[in-house]
Amino acid sequence: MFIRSTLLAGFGLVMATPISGLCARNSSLSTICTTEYVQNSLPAVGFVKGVNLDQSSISVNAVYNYSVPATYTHPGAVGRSFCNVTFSYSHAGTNDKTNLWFFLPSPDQFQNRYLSTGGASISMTLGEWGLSVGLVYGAASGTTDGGFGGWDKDLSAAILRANGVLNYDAMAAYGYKAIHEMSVIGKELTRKFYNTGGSGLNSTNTKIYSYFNGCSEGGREGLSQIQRYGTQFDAAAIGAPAMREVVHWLQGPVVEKTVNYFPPPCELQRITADAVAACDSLDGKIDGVAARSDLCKHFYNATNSIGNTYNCSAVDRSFFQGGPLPAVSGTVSPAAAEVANQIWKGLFDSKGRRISVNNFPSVPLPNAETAYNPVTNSYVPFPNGALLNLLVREEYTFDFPLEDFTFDTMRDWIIQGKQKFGYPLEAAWPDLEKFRDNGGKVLHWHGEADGVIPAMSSTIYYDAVRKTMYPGLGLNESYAELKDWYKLFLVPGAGHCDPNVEQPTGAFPRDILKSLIDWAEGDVNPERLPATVLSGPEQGERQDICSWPLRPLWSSAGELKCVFDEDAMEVFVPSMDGIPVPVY
Ligand SMILES: *[C@@H]1O[C@H](CO)[C@@H](O)[C@H](O)[C@H]1NC(C)=O
Ligand SMILES: *[C@@H]1O[C@H](CO)[C@@H](O)[C@H](O)[C@H]1NC(C)=O
Ligand SMILES: *[C@@H]1O[C@H](CO)[C@@H](O)[C@H](O)[C@H]1NC(C)=O
Ligand SMILES: *[C@@H]1O[C@H](CO)[C@@H](O)[C@H](O)[C@H]1NC(C)=O
Ligand SMILES: *[C@@H]1O[C@H](CO)[C@@H](O)[C@H](O)[C@H]1NC(C)=O
Ligand SMILES: *[C@@H]1O[C@H](CO)[C@@H](O)[C@H](O)[C@H]1NC(C)=O
Ligand SMILES: *[C@@H]1O[C@H](CO)[C@@H](O)[C@H](O)[C@H]1NC(C)=O
Ligand SMILES: [Ca+2]
Repeated sequence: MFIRSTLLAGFGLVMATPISGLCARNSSLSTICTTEYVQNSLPAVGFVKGVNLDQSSISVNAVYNYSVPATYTHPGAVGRSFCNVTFSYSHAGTNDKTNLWFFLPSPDQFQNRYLSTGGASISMTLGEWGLSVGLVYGAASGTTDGGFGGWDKDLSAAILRANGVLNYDAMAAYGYKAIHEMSVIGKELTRKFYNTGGSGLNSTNTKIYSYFNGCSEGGREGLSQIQRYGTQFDAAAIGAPAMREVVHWLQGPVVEKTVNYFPPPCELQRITADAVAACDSLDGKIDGVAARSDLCKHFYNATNSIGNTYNCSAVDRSFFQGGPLPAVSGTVSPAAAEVANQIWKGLFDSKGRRISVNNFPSVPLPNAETAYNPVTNSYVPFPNGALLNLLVREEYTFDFPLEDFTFDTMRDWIIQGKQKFGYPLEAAWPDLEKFRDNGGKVLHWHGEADGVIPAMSSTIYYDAVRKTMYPGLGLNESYAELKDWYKLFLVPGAGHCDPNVEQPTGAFPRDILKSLIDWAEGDVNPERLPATVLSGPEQGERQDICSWPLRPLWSSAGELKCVFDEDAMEVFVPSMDGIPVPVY
């Protein structure tokens, strides 16, 4: 094997050195970050059935002294060097093209890890920003564009061949195939790039730990993999997964139509703030965080907000967020209180059967936010229906027929969604036996004040896994077994994949991947998830997070206990008696 190194770092000399049986771990980045070396590191033809890698599409450049910006969920890093690699592949019998993108740390920074990264919304990728997370942990990391036409494209660019004609290949790619193919290719590329495979000359025969990290759509992608490919990852960090249809996003507008009142967003925000203040102490500690939204559900009635003032300055929202809002002030009306109470009560059809998840007082209500019509000087419904239109109505339109829309229509759409797209889009398969038997670990987290995807969505799935995998065991025994390898943490006061502006003094898990890696590689099963208070008088203090179903409760001495509360189980795992098949 002859590998030509190109630019020798620092000297600008072009060398043509034949290196035979290169031991990548002892090589410098400049030696191995070349097109030829990467070509030779690609999986062999036929490695993934039906996938044809395009050798000529490879683009490679070495990057030195790169800084990874810190985010809420990881600490960032400086001085990273890596090989930046892109290439594409097509599926046999098609003209499609899927782009893959990998960051491969320089050999001295590589820590025998591979990381698949997930997307957000209906995109499969967070681009360079998402990829760079792997550099913090010495992991080769990968991302895919899903085959939707490039790094700036999402599913909407590919899902319709024409209005009314869905592209099921694109849907399956999005559902699970694209992440799977990227992961299989990425793991093999990593083994060959660092020559750790165990068969090559001078290979180090080292185990490469493989991970997944994603939140929201990314969380769904991770679940889609561990449910289908039990041996693909050693461990997965799953945040607030969008694992089922999102018809519940229409609850707010339909409730508002029923009450016949479309409140300014500011008015609902006041009600949420009142609920947070009223429920703060229910967890035993007054700190600006309503850590027990389950208790708040029983405690706070929005009629208590009637007459309270609201006052917001103008908000410059984008068209997709409903457009700009003017400055507004007023007092909370009985109709707005009724809207909030109905949303908190739950989502039921006209026969009184529960059909979907919902949120509790103290959790913001983004999906109930209206738009402002400057012509009529009034607030109008703003249903977040674009995605649902694409899937259920099979057309690209922002019009939404709220006039004909009821809770029963929502039930129809939920059922249609399951029938038409349960495969491949849902990621709620409750049996993870193969993943568990392979030693897999899951660290699943969800903001308890997530207004976009209610935390209840995750508690329902977690309980379904428990019941499916340990049918013969009692509640406590089955949770004990499950927690050996799969933990769910509800982060008090936190929002959707991020902290929450409404409860900024909450603690947030600042290094989720470290917790996951410590578990997978060091066998440190996190009894509580390490988290740090973000602001307020306790800023910087450790305040770790209880694992579900245990609930936080502060003692009068100021000690955080994690307690079992049967009522919280009922609140967070309600029976979906309005859906005629099990909801996992
Ligand atoms: C493997 O490593 C040994 C020790 O460094 C070296 O002598 C040998 O040439 C290497 N083999 C190949 C094929 O590079
Ligand atoms: C790689 O380098 C280390 C020290 O830096 C040395 O101990 C080891 O033998 C080298 N391995 C090969 C295969 O050259
Ligand atoms: C690396 O980048 C940092 C800033 O991020 C800079 O201060 C430092 O001088 C750089 N080092 C080298 C060797 O370029
Ligand atoms: C990585 O490669 C892509 C595609 O060639 C390029 O667009 C991007 O700017 C590169 N990133 C860095 C950090 O070099
Ligand atoms: C809230 O309070 C009103 C007025 O006291 C009452 O009619 C209503 O039933 C209460 N709602 C809930 C959900 O407790
Ligand atoms: C709303 O707040 C602004 C800025 O804080 C203040 O100037 C204004 O007087 C308030 N309006 C009402 C009606 O309270
Ligand atoms: C389960 O454990 C909790 C304490 O962790 C206890 O209060 C409860 O009674 C137990 N339930 C059963 C059915 O054993
Ligand atoms: Ca509190």
